[in-house]
Amino acid sequence: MVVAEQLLEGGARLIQLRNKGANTRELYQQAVDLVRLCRSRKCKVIINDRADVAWLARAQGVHVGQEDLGVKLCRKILGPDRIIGISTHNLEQARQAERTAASYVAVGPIFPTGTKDRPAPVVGLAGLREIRKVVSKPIVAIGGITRETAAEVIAAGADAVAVISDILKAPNISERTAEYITLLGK
Ligand code: 3NM
Repeated sequence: MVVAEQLLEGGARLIQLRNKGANTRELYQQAVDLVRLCRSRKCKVIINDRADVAWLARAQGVHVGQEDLGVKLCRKILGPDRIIGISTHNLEQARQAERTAASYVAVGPIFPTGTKDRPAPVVGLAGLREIRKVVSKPIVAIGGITRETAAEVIAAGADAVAVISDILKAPNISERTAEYITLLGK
């Protein structure tokens, strides 16, 4: 929660809880704690992979990958109003995601990333531009994005960027978060 507090201090308004190493109970407890922390700061919480945990912890939404519960099943758990995001890694997956009841489509990795185990092939800015043509839902770009590249990622068609290492490895996480908010003008 120390990191979350720093993100909030920097002005984050949406945080995804991603903890691949946690068991279900640990993830649930972290989700409850994070939702509680974020509520008073008007920051939304998205739980990675697990719609059941998102629902039970009263998070604002879930983010699922290609091998998690599909969007339709997540909607059954979360209802019509919560946020559901889906990861896509190529044009075909993005086309399919566009036809679901997802709230947004994540596209990645835009650039090489050291954060994810076995990442899909890099999509690149050119790939993102192609995907933008077939996706009308909001696009969240992810993978290797830094403050040096965030603006060109937005220019290539993303509505938002999701960033892990360039924020979490910063010497001052709240300052770095604030830098992104200023940079993206949001
Ligand atoms: N998903 P960083 S890339 C969690 O391609 C994740 O779907 C990806 O971390 C995808 O900002 C990625 O440190 C890692 O590169 C993003």
